Amino acid sequence: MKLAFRWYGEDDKVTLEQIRQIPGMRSIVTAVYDVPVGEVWSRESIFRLKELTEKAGLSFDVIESVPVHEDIKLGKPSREKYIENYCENIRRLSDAGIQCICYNFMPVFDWTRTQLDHKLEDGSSSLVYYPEQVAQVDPLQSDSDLTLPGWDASYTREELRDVVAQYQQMTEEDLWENLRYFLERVIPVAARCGINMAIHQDDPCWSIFGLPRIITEEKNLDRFLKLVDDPHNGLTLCCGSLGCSKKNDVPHLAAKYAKMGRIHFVHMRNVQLLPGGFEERAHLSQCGSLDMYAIAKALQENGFDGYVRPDHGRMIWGETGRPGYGLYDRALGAAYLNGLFEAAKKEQQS
Ligand SMILES: [Mn+2]
Repeated sequence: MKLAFRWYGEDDKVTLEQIRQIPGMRSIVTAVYDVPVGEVWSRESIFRLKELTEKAGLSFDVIESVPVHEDIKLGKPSREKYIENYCENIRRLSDAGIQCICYNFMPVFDWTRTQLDHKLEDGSSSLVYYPEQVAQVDPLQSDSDLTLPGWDASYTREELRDVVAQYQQMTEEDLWENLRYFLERVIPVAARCGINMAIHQDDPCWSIFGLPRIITEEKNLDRFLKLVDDPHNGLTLCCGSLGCSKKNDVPHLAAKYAKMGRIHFVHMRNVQLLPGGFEERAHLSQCGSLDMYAIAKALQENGFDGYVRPDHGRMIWGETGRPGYGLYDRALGAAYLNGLFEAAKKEQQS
């Protein structure tokens, strides 16, 4: 595995110099944040990220994410333009040496939590999803102005109501059809560029606010991979997104899709399952519901050689910053992942 770390660019409080000091750190996971969703990224912005990353002694390999414009997910006629822009971004990123692009196909809302600063017993704070709090964060029904870092904040409330209303006319099958249309046009370009496309699972892996969600469980991942049966059409296996539902056996999924050569990127995060919800926890297996060693072992034993990054961390030691993306707990996570993969590798060799 190739150890990676998410960095939000020059505005990130966490610096490349700090990231570089994490043992075994190799690759930066980042994106261009200065253009609206759907537009072409400037070569200048892309190459600036590459230059900064490489100057810090790290490798510029993974983009998370190139977001998919809502018109593509909605199947509107204007999707043609946005798909062409998407393909152009793939070509430009390939020119900069990018190997893997993470994206998702969730309608409107990216990852969703109900609270970003839940105090855990040890005094650290983490992101949680409590079903009884969902109504309070529903941006359509409540007066709460909570917007999550994962959400596109460019919508006014009216625009948001409008786009959600359009999705409410759609079935899951319509969403599948629009995903197929997108993949059939984008994957051949990625293949020619030697870039692996890696879809992230819906987070959480169930429908929220009445919107369809399809990248949620094994049978749907099987269906997804068959839409365009090409190794460049692969997965970002997100342990926390899949693992927040009992229906998903994450070590089994890791083994199965690694063996098929379809996992290009892995997000390692532990969650504590609760009825209808979950809490994000420290990466260590005993801190949550997932067997992190079993996941690492399944990847290692099935030939996985892609990128792995610690996913959301807790806020510890008084650190403040972007929820889930502080330095300290993610660095602890990275150190733990090094240990898990070293052990899995040695066990495999013995
Ligand atoms: Mn993830």
